[in-house]
Amino acid sequence: MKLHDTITAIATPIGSGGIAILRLSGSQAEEIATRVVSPLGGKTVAELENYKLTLSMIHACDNPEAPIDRALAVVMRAPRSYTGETVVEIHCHGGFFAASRILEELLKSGARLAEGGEFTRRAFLNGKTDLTGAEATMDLIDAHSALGLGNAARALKGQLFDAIEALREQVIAVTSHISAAADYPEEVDIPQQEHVLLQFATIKQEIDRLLGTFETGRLLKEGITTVIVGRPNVGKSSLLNALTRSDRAIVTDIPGTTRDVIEEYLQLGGVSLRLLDTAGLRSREDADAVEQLGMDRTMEQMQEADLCLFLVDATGAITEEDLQIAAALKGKQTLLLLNKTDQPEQVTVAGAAEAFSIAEERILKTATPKDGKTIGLEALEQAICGIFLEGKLQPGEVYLSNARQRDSLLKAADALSRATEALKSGMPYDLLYVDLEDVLSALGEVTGVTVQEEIIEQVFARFCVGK
Ligand SMILES: Nc1nc2c(ncn2[C@@H]2O[C@H](COP(=O)(O)OP(=O)(O)OP(=O)(O)O)[C@@H](O)[C@H]2O)c(=O)[nH]1
Ligand SMILES: [Mg+2]
Repeated sequence: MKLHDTITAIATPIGSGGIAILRLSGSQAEEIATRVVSPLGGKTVAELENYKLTLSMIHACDNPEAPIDRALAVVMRAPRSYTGETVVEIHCHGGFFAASRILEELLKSGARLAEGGEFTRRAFLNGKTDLTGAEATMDLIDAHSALGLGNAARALKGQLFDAIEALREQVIAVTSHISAAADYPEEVDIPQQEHVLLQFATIKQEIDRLLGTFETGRLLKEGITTVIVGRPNVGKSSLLNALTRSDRAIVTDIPGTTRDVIEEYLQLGGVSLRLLDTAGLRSREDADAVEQLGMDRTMEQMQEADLCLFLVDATGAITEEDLQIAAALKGKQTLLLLNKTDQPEQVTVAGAAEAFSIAEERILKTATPKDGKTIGLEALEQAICGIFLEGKLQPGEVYLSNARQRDSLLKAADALSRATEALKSGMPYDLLYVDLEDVLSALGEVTGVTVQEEIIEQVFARFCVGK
């Protein structure tokens, strides 16, 4: 990847729409655009006022008489642009052909097609954003829910960056005090051990607090992965349809109807619930080969779920298969749904609690009959919010939202613990430097202040072309 190339890409999704936007970024951006863009009114691209959208003819680079579109062009000169380089944007008509033809002409004129994330990568390298900001940009584009969007926007505003920088400053302050005392013993008092330990503890507490936000941050970003499990025919697909108010899953009275995993999203209390309907679980001898494969998938999904909704048919007795499913769910976050309670029930809440060794507050009565009133869906939604959101969301708080950030903070926490132990065991101050340096570099990895090339690669590999 050559940094000095001028890169281009279509920044909007391909398809019909009012407008499409092409971006051009790099030192040759104006020169390349000049070959394709003729502003109406006689000015050249180089003469356009900064940031001013100007109606222009877009044409073939080797023939100004061959028009492609009449569109808006704007120049944002370095360093006041998204990438920090000179950027030219062409806002042409939407649809596949206009934008693709213009892209072709820009490539012929000397631009190179941008790689995924290359605009944002350049923004990072030019100091326009830090890594948490770049990741927040991606999270904002990918957001599935209002709260996920809010968290990404706070990180984009710099809240996570500020929190990490504040920590780095504290570590730098302790380290420089220690080293000043070592270098100039006459002028600087050696800091008291208890005082340094207290500072370490304060920093550690803040790192731990940030680490503690990761689970919620991940849920805000990815949604709560919720798997519906149970024997065949207990009403799993009917529940998915009722919750998503759709006819997404096939429902029949034949046991073993669902074979593949069916995925739908719904919004719940500002976060998204990623709901998965699965093949019913029963003894393998009763299932054909396709259903067995489906059951394997159910087991895989169960392992990865944030929440399992375990459905039991309340109109019949609890079976051996129900008990086996309950055993497989051990250790998983589970709500037990006594389903089909629009019909006379044979299983009570107390009976189920005992049979499945599950707390009564984790049991709900539900029904989603084909023709008839549903029961318990609101209570179910509230119970899910109660488990994952209540008391965990602080207004205005920024949450860690990816494993990269968490792993770097874990490294920082480890190094700080090593320094603390060393100090407690009476190690002289100058032997703490190595650990304190590790704390600083791990914190710097989160924002990109101290970061290795491979980490940068990893961050930008997730981006789409044009961003
Ligand atoms: N009365 C009543 N019938 C229900 C209820 N939920 C589902 N049913 C009926 O039970 C049968 C099975 O429903 P499904 O939703 O296909 O059950 P499933 O658990 O997805 O079944 P498999 O895909 O075979 O594992 C259908 O005839 C549904 O109409 C309910 O709450 N009450
Ligand atoms: Mg089904």
